[in-house]
Order: sequence, then structure tokens, then C-alpha cells
Amino acid sequence: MSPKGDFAAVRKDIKALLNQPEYDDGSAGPVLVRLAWHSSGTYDIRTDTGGSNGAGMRYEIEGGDPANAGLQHARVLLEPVKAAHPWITYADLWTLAGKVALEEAGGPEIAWQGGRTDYVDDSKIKEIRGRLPDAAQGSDHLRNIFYRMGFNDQEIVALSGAHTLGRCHGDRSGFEGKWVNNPTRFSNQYFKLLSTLEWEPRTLASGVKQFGYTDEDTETELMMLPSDMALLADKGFEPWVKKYGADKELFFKDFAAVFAKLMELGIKRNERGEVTNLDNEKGGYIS
Ligand code: DDH
Repeated sequence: MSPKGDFAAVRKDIKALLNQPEYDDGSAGPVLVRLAWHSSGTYDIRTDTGGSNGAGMRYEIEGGDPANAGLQHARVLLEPVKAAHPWITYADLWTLAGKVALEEAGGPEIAWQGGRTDYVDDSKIKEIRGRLPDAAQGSDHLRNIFYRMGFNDQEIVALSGAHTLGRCHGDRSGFEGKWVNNPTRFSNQYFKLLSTLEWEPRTLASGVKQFGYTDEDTETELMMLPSDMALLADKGFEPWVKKYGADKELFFKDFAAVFAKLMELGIKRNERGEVTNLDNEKGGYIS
């Protein structure tokens, strides 16, 4: 067991489990990034509820939200890390895992601080379902969802660049496929492909509608969600898609800032960086 507060030891163990040759494209990184994002993306700035404190996904009311389908894989994967470092809260572990996964995939360094606490029961998570985005919808929906978290148009586009990583699974979201050819390597490829390829509407056998592109040379099939395509069709979003496609440095810088902001949603800290809105009875560990 590592000493309380030894986040470096936790990071090391997270790194060690990223390589999963039998899983998806060989890495657990993408699903860990998605876990970190969904644990934070419930935030509502108006009511100051939701966000990365609490680790509410351990409870059916939040974990069973259809938007979170498949994230149990990520949570189960992290259990041995929690067992080896029992002092860390799930809320810290899930967000830290997202940061480590992004950095190990070649992404920018993401600022992260510990100190989140875990809910002791599900009494604070009654109104949480339906707060995450629906991939079948367009730009009005994206603005409703992400403005509610406190993000602007530029930040919405930067965050969407996370779809460079990972894939859609028919048995989780209903959508199928990966956005880019190398879905375990963080890059600005998502924006390049979104703005340059000719995406065609595709209807899956299940009836689910998405967009596809078949690369004739490599016979690779790539995909975009309707919500990804919405970024191209919107005057507020589209210039950022182009900018990030053309300038990897700019995307990395903006992504690092906005992902760090995402991980902090719902967290209040004092000048020493200690979390002041603790969510369990005893108070969590303060880094
Ligand atoms: Fe996403 N995402 N996401 N996403 N997401 C899916 C997969 C992954 C939406 C829908 C889906 C973000 C924004 C949006 C990742 C990160 C981020 C899937 C497929 C759907 C559907 C799930 C499955 O079948 O397994 C929608 C809609 C939005 C939006 O409206 C903008 C953001 C902001 C992030 C982020 O991390 C900052 C990652 C990574 C994955 C790949 C997961 C995996 O298992 O692989």
C-alpha cells in the first residue's frame, strides 16, 4: 500500500494497466478518458450540482444512465489500483486515470489536483440523468448541454477533439466504429478528417444513423456521430474545427486547458488548493 497522498505511485499503476492487447485497439486509455469525462460532465453551473466530486457512477441511478453504458469496463479495470491505494477516492482515481491515459497516448500534459471526495450514498444524485450529450442531436443540443457546464463554443470544439481516441461500440451506445485510423494516439486527426473527408450518411442494421467514410486504398471504414458533423455545420463551431485541424500545437494547448477545467467542474478549492466542498462525512484526503 502506498502512503496517503502518493499520487505518483497511483499514476505508475494506472500507466501499467493501459496496455491491454486483447481489448479494443490494444489500449484501455480511451475508455478511461471517457470515464473521467462522464464523471465530470454532469455539472450544472446554475444549480451547482453534479461534476467530478462524488463518483456517483458507483450508484445505479448514475451508473445505470444509458449514456454511461460500457463505463463499467473502465471502473472494473481500475479496481486493483484502488485496492493497492485504498486512501485515494474514486472521484480522484477516475479523473487522474483520464489525465494519465491522455498523456500516455501522446497528448499534452493536463493539470490535475487531488482532493475530491466520494458520496457516501446516492441522495445527491437524483437529478443527474440526461445531463450528458446525445450523439444523435445537433448544435442547439450541444450548446444546451455544454453551456450548462460553463463552456463556450471554442471549448466545446476543443473538447470534441477527444474523439481522436477510441471507438463506438454497438452494444454500448448503438454507434459503431472509430473516428481515426490510429485511435490510441492523441492528435488533431479528428479535426483534419472531419473537415476534409466526404462523409456519407450511413444507417446501421440496427437503424442507428451515423456518418461513414470508406478509404478505398486501405479498406478502412471510419465514422462520425451526428453530433460530430454538427460542428461542421455551425458558424460558431466550424472555424475552430478548421483551426484545430490546421494547428496541432493550438489544439493541444487549448485541449489541455479545457480538459483540466472539465476535471474541476463542481470542485471548490481554497488558496492552498484544498477542496472546500467535501462530499463525504469525514472529508476526503486533501493533497
Ligand atoms: Fe464522446 N462518445 N461524446 N467525448 N467519447 C463516445 C466515445 C468516446 C459523445 C458521444 C460519444 C466527448 C463528447 C461527446 C470520448 C471522449 C469524449 C461514444 C461511443 C459516443 C456515442 C461510446 C461507445 O459506444 O462505447 C457526444 C455526443 C459528445 C458531444 O456532444 C460533444 C468529450 C467532451 C470527450 C472528452 O473526453 C473530453 C472517448 C475517449 C470515447 C471513446 C471511448 C472508448 O471506449 O473507446
